[in-house]
Amino acid sequence: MKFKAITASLLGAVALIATMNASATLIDFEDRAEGENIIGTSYQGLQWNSGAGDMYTLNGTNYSDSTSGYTTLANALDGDFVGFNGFGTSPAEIAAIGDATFDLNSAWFTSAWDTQLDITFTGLLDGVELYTMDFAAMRETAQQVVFNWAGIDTFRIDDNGLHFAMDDLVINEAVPEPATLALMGLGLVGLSLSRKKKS
Ligand SMILES: [Ca+2]
Ligand SMILES: [Ca+2]
Repeated sequence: MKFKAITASLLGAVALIATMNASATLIDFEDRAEGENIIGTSYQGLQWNSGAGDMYTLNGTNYSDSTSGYTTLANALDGDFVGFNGFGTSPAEIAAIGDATFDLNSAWFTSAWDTQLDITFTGLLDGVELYTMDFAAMRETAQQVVFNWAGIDTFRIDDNGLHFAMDDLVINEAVPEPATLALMGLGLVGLSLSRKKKS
């Protein structure tokens, strides 16, 4: 009986943690100012300047060259603003702050200028490459890339120094670390056992 109770408690803990991670954040840049602006550190709780240079945003709907991938992407999605790698920064990186990690679910991309732009995406944790994916971004077609990369602290976008546009990233932030999970599990087991004694 005790073993069953413990198992049930652990399952409860897992279910609780799954619930905590279920809420996804959509990063669509629609709160950004007009013009080409550096995103910097702390926007949406992330660093947008941990790679070789800064990531920026601009208004793709009103962009001066409507044949660009900025406009393609803005027209394909709700809203006007898109992100891009300023001065063709490569690799561009989006990173967690401090010891935090995040899950990268999906994001939309276009090539800003080239008809096709070959990109290598990498997901890292503590400098170790956990995930990698090659992708062909197109200027005239916006595409959603589905990652489902869990527990990374850095999303690296390497395109050999050309411009890409990016929008509607879906991530889960504030993933509890394994130590926290273990403590929560033990806490719930303890709670379950003490309840059992009383009854
Ligand atoms: Ca947008
Ligand atoms: Ca739009």
